[in-house]
Amino acid sequence: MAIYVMSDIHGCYDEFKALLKKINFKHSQDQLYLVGDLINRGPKSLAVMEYLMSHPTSIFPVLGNHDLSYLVYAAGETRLRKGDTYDEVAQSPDAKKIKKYLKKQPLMRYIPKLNVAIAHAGIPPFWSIAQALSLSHEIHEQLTTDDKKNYQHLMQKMFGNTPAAWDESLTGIDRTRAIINYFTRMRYLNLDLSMDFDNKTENYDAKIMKPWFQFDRALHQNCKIIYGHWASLGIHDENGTLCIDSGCVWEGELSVVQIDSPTFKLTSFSF
Ligand SMILES: [Mn+2]
Repeated sequence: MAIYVMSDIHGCYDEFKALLKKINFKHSQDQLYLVGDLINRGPKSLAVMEYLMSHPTSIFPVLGNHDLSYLVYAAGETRLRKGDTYDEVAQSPDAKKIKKYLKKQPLMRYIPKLNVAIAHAGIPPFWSIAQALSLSHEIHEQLTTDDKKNYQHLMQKMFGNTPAAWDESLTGIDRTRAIINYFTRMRYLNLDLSMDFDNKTENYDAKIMKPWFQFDRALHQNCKIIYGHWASLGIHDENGTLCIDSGCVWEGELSVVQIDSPTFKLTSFSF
């Protein structure tokens, strides 16, 4: 048995299948975790979703910002942005099933026996792993609610850049948005630990901000965090955290790391 974490697939179904073949992945005995951004931008989002849904006992995704954005779109709450390829999924006969599947996925997963956590953008330094799991669960409850009015409200208000900072006393949609943004959109944190939403490059003024993983992570108690989202950063191992987004959909590679191997063996693929 082997346990893997794979980077942002973004609808790159052919690369996804080729990479599984390259590592000789066996659904009967291996486990595959996904860092999110399963769909959008790439050519075959529907095929990716069909494949994930047909392997519920071996594939375990977390949600990325593009997956959440799809849910918002499927709820009729946003117009397509340039480059979005959601219609293939939204107009498929399985659209309802796909929506149900995505809503059930968490923002974070934790594997106790390996002390490894997985979240799309990472986990901010001021949440313990236990607290982060509990916050992920708060959002899970909201996404899986039977209350249609509350769900629609969440879809209407999910995205936005405020509040930019976490505060334990946040409530309602502000709290929800802050949790979702830290888990799925974070890159740089300002020195006051608020999120910077603009800088996607590798250049920054250290007097103002730092990448989230450079802050003191004592609260995480040596938990290894594996994340994606930051394609321009690429494969990046620093301070007990590992970015595996090697930008498959941006003409880069799709990557997978075996987390139950002592060396965290990395395998990548591109055509
Ligand atoms: Mn992303």
